[in-house]
Amino acid sequence: MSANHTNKLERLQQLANSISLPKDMVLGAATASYQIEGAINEGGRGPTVWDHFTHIPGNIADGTNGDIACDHYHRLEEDVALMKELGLTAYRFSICWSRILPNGRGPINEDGLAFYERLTDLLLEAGITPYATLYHWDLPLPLQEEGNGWLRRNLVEDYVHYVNITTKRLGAKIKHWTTFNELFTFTWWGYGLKEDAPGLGGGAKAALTASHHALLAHGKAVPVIRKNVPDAQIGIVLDLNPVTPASNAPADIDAARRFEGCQNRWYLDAIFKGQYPADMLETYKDVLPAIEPGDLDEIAQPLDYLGINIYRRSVIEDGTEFAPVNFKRHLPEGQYTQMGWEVHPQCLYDILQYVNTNYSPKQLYITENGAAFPDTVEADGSIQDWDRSSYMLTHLEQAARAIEDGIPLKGYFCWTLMDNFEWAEGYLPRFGLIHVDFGTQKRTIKQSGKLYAMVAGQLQGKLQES
Ligand code: PSG
Repeated sequence: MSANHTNKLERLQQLANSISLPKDMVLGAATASYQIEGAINEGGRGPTVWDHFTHIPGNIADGTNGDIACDHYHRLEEDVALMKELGLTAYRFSICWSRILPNGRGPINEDGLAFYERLTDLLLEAGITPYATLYHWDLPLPLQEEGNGWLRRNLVEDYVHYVNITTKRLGAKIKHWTTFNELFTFTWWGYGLKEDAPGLGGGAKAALTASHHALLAHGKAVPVIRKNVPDAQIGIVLDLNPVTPASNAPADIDAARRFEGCQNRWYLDAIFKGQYPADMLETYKDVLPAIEPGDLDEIAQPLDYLGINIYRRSVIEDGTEFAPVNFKRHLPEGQYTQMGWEVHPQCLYDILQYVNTNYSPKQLYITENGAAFPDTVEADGSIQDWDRSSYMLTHLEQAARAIEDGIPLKGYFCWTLMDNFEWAEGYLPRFGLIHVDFGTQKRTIKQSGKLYAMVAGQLQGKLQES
């Protein structure tokens, strides 16, 4: 390494050493089934909306799909060993519904349950706590074809059935359960627009209908998990953004309110207050889904934690990008990731402060935070991912600051364990702490992974001292 690089690395190592987290802080990494598993036709797995969507030409930026992805399905031992090397104390993964119920309902596929049980056993042997997400977007295809998936109210019953089977079987070993990952993303991008599966493009009405049914499914699943796993910690994961208006102009301030209502408050108010926000009911008045009496009471189940996926802030101005919310994203000067997302570490602190102040969840987790940057494999095989390293450490600093300020943040999960299939962007953006060569499936821990291991190592040290 050049002298310049050595200095840069020393500064990052100092930063890693200066981050002071409580010794019981959970430090993990996150993934999702479709993004890493591959083996889409093995072990009795049925087809999902993402299998279908990726095979339609034009849907994925680089024309790829998750057929093989990281081949994680065949590499559990190797991948859990890497997690151990990173010093992770927790691993957040998702369960693919169609591995458990290949048709979405009906016959149970024992091989699917056995696969996740084997992963869980390997994690527990390695001292890594499993955090399972029951739905990270890979809906069984037959359930999509029946009434357009989440547009059909009775999909709620199918989801609850799947959750019952899964938590009954795996609940003895997995105690941390998340009902859904990111309601906003899959309902707006998949049902409102055509960017993600199922690519319905039904506008706000479809997005809100899918959202309402998914919220209801969440609410009905929580008591089922409680019954099956009495000592469970149960939560949901939302993708939230701190929102600021681009200027003091009343039109921008109002656009920021609407955007914040659309992405944040619509879900938070339903889950924590048992009501949809009054101003958004007005904004959406022509596109509201059918809401039945009692639905919101059922949605607002007491939860043990809220998980937040946070990547950036949103600076919003008035505009006509998407009716009826009508806003435009303003892009301030600064550093941007491969996804075109602004780097603004304080977003992590700000969103925790916002949620804690307005909704006071019992416990909070950052369930995803990370950055895509292009990586170069050096002649010696190493990957010096400076931008990702600095993104991760500066955001962890903000997590430490939130805890010092008394916010009940219990854990941080880096997105993501290893480079993987980034949905509509294919394999182009790399988010991993571990580099994956998709030709050979060779895994290499990046510099960011080594720095993360330093932070984790300090926690282990603290635990041993006490
Ligand atoms: C996350 C953040 C934004 C959009 C989509 C996501 N944003 O700031 O505009 S999706 C989320 C997802 C995971 C993805 C990861 C990175 O849960 O599966 O791979 O973030 O996009």
